[in-house]
Amino acid sequence: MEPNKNTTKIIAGAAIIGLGIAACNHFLDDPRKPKTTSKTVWKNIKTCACKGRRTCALCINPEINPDTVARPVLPTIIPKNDEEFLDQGVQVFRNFITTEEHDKLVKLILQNEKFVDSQSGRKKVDYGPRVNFRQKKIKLPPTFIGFPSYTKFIIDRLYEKCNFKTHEVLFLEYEPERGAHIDPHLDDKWAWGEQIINLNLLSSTVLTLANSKNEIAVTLNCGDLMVLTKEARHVWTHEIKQEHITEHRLCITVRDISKEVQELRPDIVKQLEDPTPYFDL
Ligand SMILES: O=C(O)CCC(=O)C(=O)O
Ligand SMILES: [Fe+2]
Ligand SMILES: [Zn+2]
Repeated sequence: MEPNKNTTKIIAGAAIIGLGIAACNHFLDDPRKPKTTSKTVWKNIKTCACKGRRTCALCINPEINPDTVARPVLPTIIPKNDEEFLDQGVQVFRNFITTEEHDKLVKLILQNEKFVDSQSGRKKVDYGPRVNFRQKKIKLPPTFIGFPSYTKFIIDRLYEKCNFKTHEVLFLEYEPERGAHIDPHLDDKWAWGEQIINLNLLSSTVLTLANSKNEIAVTLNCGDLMVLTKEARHVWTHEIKQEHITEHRLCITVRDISKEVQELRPDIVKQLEDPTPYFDL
């Protein structure tokens, strides 16, 4: 079929914009970059998914888009053992999955998941409810058909070991080249439950917790699982600093829906639990 005039215009337009974006990207470190680039122009030529104060290697710019996320400078504690902050809700399950399970899992994720750009240089694939945190709204997207069946062994183990019912499986990908990291944050308290779970994959990293006095740096190796509850869930922030992504890393964040939201939307809970839905690749 002959492309009509409009299609041709759209393609030509897209090509020009594409060239513009490519050119602008080369400009990022270029001393010839016009000094007049305004914040609005900057927003339009940006090719990453960062919003607000978030930055990644593609969009950070000392003049127009500096990193302004406030991080208090606090003395760092390296826990003497994994039980040191247990009372405050820091639980680490070393080798939650075996090396064989880990390697197979990583292969399946990298082969099958279609990651999309996320904030701060991360990439993500999210299975489960979509939450509008500001409007306090939650829904299951029409495209949701379940969790990938290769994650069933993790979901079953979380139920056996932690009595945890999984409602969300979020894959995160961190690459050092993209300056990937996650800024200090608390996972949303309205939407998500009392235990926040992260399974560390593909390379070691440091998860940094912060309370008002200290940073607590927890080293996580491949197959280690971190559970944040109590103060570590509700008061202390957690982050993965950019300097702690030195190699390609994957993480699976697993969450359940908070009691309040479960009462509000029993229909969603039923769809996620009765029975847990899976799809085969
Ligand atoms: O990558 C991690 O280990 C942390 C991820 C995280 O904090 C989150 O998904 O909310
Ligand atoms: Fe988090
Ligand atoms: Zn960015």
